[in-house]
Amino acid sequence: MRVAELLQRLQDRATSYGVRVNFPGDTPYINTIPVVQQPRYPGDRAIERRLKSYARWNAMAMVVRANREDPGIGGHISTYASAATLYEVGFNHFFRGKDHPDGGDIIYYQGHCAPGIYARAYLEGRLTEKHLENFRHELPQEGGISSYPHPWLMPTFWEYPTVSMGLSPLMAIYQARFNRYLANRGIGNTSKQKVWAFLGDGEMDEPESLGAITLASREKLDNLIFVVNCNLQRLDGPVRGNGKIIQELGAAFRGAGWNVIKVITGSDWDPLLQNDTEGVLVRRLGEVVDGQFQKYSTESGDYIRTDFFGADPRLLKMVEHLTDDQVRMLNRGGHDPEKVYAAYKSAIEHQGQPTVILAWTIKGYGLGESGEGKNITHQQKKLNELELRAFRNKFGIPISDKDVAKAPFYKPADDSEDMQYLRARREELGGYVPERRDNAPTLQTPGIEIFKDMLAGSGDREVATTMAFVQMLSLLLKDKNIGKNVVPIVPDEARTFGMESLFRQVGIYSSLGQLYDPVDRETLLYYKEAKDGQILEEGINEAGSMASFIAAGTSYAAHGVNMIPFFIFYSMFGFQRIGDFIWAAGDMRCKGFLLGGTSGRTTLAGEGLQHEDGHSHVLALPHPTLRAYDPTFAYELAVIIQDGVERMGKNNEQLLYYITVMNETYKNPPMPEGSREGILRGLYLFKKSDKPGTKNRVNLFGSGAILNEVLRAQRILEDAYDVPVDVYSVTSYKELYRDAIDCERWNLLNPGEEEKVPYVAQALKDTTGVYVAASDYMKVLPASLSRWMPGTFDFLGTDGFGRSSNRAGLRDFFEVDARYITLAALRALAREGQIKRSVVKDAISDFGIDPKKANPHRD
Ligand SMILES: Cc1ncc(C[n+]2csc(CCOP(=O)(O)OP(=O)(O)O)c2C)c(N)n1
Ligand SMILES: [Mg+2]
Repeated sequence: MRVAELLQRLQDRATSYGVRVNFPGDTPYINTIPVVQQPRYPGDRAIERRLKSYARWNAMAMVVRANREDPGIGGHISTYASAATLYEVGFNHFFRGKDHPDGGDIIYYQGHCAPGIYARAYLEGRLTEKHLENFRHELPQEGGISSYPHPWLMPTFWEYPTVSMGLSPLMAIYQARFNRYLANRGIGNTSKQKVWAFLGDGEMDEPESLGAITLASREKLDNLIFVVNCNLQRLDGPVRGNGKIIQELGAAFRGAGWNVIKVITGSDWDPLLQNDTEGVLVRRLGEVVDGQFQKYSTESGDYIRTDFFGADPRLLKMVEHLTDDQVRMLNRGGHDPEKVYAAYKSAIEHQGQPTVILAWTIKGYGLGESGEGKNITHQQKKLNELELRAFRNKFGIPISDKDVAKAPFYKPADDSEDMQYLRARREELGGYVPERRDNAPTLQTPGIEIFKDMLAGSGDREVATTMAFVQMLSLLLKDKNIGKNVVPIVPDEARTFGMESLFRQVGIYSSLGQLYDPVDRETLLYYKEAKDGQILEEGINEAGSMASFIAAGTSYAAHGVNMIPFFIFYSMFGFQRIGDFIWAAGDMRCKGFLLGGTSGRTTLAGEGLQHEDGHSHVLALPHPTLRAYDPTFAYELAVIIQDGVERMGKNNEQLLYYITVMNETYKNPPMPEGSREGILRGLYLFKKSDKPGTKNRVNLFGSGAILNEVLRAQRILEDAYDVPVDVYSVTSYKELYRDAIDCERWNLLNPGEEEKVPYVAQALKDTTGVYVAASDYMKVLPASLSRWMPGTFDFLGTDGFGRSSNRAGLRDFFEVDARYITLAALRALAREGQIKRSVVKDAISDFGIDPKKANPHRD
């Protein structure tokens, strides 16, 4: 400590004299924890080695057998082979299960290690041989286990999907921060829980992986531990053939303020390093590039002696007492339980900073000729009899020569010393991991009365749905039962959405409170930061906000407490920017509301091509647990949000909501009687024509702000063309479509039964005439319903790049204003022979539409 302090003071002084001191990004290529500081290993090394060997064998056998039976089914051997020690030390000594008095740890396993995690669960008796046989065969009749960690597919086992690389490092950081948030707000006792993220060194190239590391240090997340498995390889080849990934990451994390623990050399190197009084060995370790170290992992002892130690006679001397085999076997720290234990212990005890452990390993460790350190190792899935035999011998698996070719799974007898040890360790640590639980108390959610103002309409006041949403959020935050469970999340857009009133109402979360006097303290809505603040203000960071959303929306499983996140973002920067996180949220059975603000290609005026969103509802289509709504009026929004809060909070439905809200203001009518079901299911009759008659009738569908254009078209058609027009509000094309395909599927599989009629067809069954839909989104949304429309159906939408203009200009350009809707209705009537074609032609000129105008879909 004292030495470090003196050096720091020297540096400060030198800087004041203008001496430029380079930032010492790197530390030498040696273990951060010297041998003298290494704690005694508390476990039984022999038993643990055997258990690890069984896990290695079973993980390998699982993949080999799956691919033998079903070539091409895939799976990975070499990732776990390199990480087995990293996990087993964790399982035996660190990872806390959910029954631990201090709460369970949160662990992100490297996705490609899944076979190893299954292999351990098999030893623990949590998975059967049948499960292992059906690895990657998880269709219901086979009852197997999923390729990677997927809570959707194994909801009592996996908690965190990690296989889209780069998501889990970011999610882990925000998870660790969310644990603090819960503690600081007095909601959860999370202070002793650790968040472990096991990551690949190749994975660290994903921008998201390093993207939030400064948040972790700024927030002093000493509950967070990254373990980067530095096997120097990714899928195609070396991660940094010509460099050193551990040094590069070490510098980046140190620079970002993390506690960096390098686990480089294993115990075999200790005596050599102790004799390295001149530092030649340390220098040599530091100068050899990763590509060459990879080469050593595939080479003979003789080669290593010549190439590595041969660089200096002093080095050669150091290893002259070692045989070639001993030189070849000089182990890497990540394969040495003593070194890994020392690193983990130091990490969990470290205070004030997050820790990253950079562990040097060999990819495909133990695969020998069949893949150890080879560039093809990531894809290796098949071992022949000789290779299986070598693997068995290396790890001492008690399987006979006769059986070895079949690659049988191995498990010691239940009452064996090994199994008793395994169980005892887990019992002491609070139960098995991973384990996902879903038993959080449900919430007492409010009824629709909470939003009675929205149901009553706005009278003469013009309001935007965004404003209505903020009012509703404010009401929910005040609710005595669920107010504290609401988590508003904004990526530096609160003012854009008029949410600044919430700053003062509930405060912005800051682990430091507020250390400064805010400039606007005198104002009513000042920028209030507080330790128990409720809003997560994430800055310009949709990915981080989404990670917070996921932490909050899965808190019912992770912490046994239901939270209701509302993440409001610029709709353009949601699905298309962070769609992969949203996909992972679905997998995780995450609950919560995503709000796409300033939405609509023609409703957000002026912002142009990179802001105006007319496709987020299309991008919302693929997400299976997500309900997407494009409401027009505050009462629609109220019905949807109240129902969503109830479904998720009270009924524990694992849903996501995507709701677009807009900044166009208009008068909001009161809720029409009997419209609730239609609002939720996607369509209801909003305004019936006063005109009687079934002939030449028009049915118009509108959504979002374009419903107002539809209502204008209704007036034009009725007044100028004497056509009766009924107007429907379509709140969700996705809901209508999903209901319809469900019905069709049922009908396909149940011939002879009475056919099910999709809701959209039911709702329109007594209608006649033609049908025209218009929205601020792509035409494919209404087009998806064509199959179930009772008559001629046309649709208008906003395909194409946005433009800067005002709303009227944009709606003209994209051909979705009242004139185009009228025109489309007239054309549909003409096609049906209800009116003359010349009426359509005349309308074009009457409306001043230039038929040669630019095509918004292409120009
Ligand atoms: C976002 C993403 N891109 C690509 C892949 C495909 N992929 C799976 S594993 C892998 C290599 C992993 O290398 P590394 O992170 O070093 O892990 P290791 O297996 O070496 O431990 C790749 C490219 C993926 N899963 N996710
Ligand atoms: Mg790697």
